[in-house]
Amino acid sequence: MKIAPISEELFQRAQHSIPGGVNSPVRAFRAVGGNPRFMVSAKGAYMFDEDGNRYIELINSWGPMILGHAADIVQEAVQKAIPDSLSFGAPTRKEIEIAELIVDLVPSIEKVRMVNSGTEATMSAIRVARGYTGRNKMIKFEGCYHGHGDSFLIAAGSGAITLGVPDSPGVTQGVAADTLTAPFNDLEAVKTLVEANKNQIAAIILEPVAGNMGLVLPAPGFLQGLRDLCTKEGIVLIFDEVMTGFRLAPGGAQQLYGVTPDMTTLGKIIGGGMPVGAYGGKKEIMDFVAPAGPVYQAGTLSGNPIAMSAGMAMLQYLQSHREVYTNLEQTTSSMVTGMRENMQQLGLNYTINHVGSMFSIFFTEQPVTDFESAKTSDTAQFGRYFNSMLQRGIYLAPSQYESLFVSTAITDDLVQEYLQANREALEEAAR
Ligand code: KE4
Repeated sequence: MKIAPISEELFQRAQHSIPGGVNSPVRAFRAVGGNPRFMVSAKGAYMFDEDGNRYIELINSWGPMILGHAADIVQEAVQKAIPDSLSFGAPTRKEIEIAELIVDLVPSIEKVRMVNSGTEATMSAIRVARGYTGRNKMIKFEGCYHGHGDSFLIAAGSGAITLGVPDSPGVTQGVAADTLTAPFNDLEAVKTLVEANKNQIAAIILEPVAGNMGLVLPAPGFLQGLRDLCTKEGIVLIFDEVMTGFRLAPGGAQQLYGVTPDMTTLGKIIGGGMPVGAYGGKKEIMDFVAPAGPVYQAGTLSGNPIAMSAGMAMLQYLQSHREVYTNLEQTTSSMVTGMRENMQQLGLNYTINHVGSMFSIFFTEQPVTDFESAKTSDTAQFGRYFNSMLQRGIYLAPSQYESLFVSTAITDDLVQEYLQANREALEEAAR
């Protein structure tokens, strides 16, 4: 049994000076019970907590560590950049180089602005879409999470679900009135909203593959249907690829599914673990962004040289090692096959959704295609499963409503170790 007395002591102490003891709600284990582990280091597939416990981990800092933790190429790039100071607040060559690389890797992006988080990226993208169209409303999808910007905390996914208050206090009625929501994968519901709000909708924003209600894939025709609708109605189609960008393919979900948005938001992998977000899209839209255009957006540390060095090293590696994606797909598929075999032997029939190097087990026997079906999951059983896996040294996302991420550091041996723990934990949780 893995115990963590030092983490427990630190968690008690943390709550005196940090709200809930964490700097992001989902880390507090509220959805699964127990106390969070305080980590001290990570390398490759492993993380190590204050009590010396080692975990095979499948969160990868919620996506960025696609090459495993402390990837040498990223560490070296950061160590090389540090002596030249950590920040200038002035333009640098590195910002041009990473912008050109993103433009090269994601054809729908003609111009891109770097920011410091996914939240900043989506907040900014919506503001630009509103400035560009002169319209106020936006459509998002139930269960999708686009960061904690006011406009998005309506029927939000990720940590907002686990708090049981998807609509956060502090979001004004005025803001909420401009955010319309539809069920994910329900194109007819979107069409109805568009008809009822003719010429008032600036943007439709979605995770093209939803990772924040657990992993939910786009139904055939859904993405293209949105594309066609937005083209017809003059609505800006925004793919929030903060999670899927450079994760599902070099060009993200839009490459995988062959649907081109007008704008894209990015984060996580593009920082290589450093705080980086970005938003980009068509030149005619992005030229509305100050100082080129009238829509204001700024950031003291945007394009920070250390963060750009980390992100550049990560993206250059992924650009020149495309085999990463087929290898990750193979590893993930072997994990999914093994989990399904485990469930069959145990007489269980839970739903697993997966694509590329992302997957989720839903503790429900229903297909999971949207937020409502995701919520048929037995979250108490998920909590038991999570803690059983934690005790066996497997670190999962502490919520049913999150996706898991496989890194290139997950070897065949680690797949077998994971599957052994999965079988035992499924059996234990089912009791
Ligand atoms: P950040 O502000 O957390 O960098 O990005 C917000 C965001 C935007 N869009 C998508 C699709 C995202 O998944 C996220 C953030 N993802 C969550 C994980 N579900 C971050 C984990 C956390 O909140 O601690």
